[in-house]
Amino acid sequence: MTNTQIPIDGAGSLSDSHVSSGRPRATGTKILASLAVLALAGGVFTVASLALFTDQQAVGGNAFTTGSVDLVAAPATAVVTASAMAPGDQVTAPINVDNSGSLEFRYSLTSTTDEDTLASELVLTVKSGVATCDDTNWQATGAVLYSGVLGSTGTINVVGDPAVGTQAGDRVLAAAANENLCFNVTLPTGAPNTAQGLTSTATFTFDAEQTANNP
Ligand SMILES: [Ca+2]
Repeated sequence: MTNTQIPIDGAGSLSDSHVSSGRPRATGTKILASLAVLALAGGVFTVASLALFTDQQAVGGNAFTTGSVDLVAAPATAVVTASAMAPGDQVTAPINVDNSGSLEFRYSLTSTTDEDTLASELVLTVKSGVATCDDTNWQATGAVLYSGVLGSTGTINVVGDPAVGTQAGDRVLAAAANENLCFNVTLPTGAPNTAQGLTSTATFTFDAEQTANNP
């Protein structure tokens, strides 16, 4: 049978099925091929995702500690005391100022007394770098940091200034460093009679503050 013998009208289904018989086969083949490719590709992708090389590195131990500001003055009380003083008498003794913290600090010294009359007659001198801090030798060496009244009820700055930041006279001590300050208190020979029979007690206060980030 040839194509010319097949009616192309009427039932038509035969010629349609015949003429088009090759296309479904080709299309089916392509579909199968495509599915095979997809399956293969899917398989490849699955295998690839399981075989990815990866790595991870943890960086631990990120610890932080804070430093400390710790000023220790020794002796902590009664560094200079005198009783029944007469004009011309003096008392001399050192205070050790120690930086016991882990941060460098600057410090100041103030003096507060419980009265003002005798405190204004007594002369306090504070020196650094004194080789021998006693009544006999305190004047021979070192530098005078302060010389003036013993103090006042309103508190006076003796060395530096306790206000935050750097002021004239503030002294810097590195961590673990220390220095001696020599204190001398004298009742001058010219003290007036109104200074008799009085008692004055002074409190010396050291204030320390970090120097880091604190100009
Ligand atoms: Ca200061």
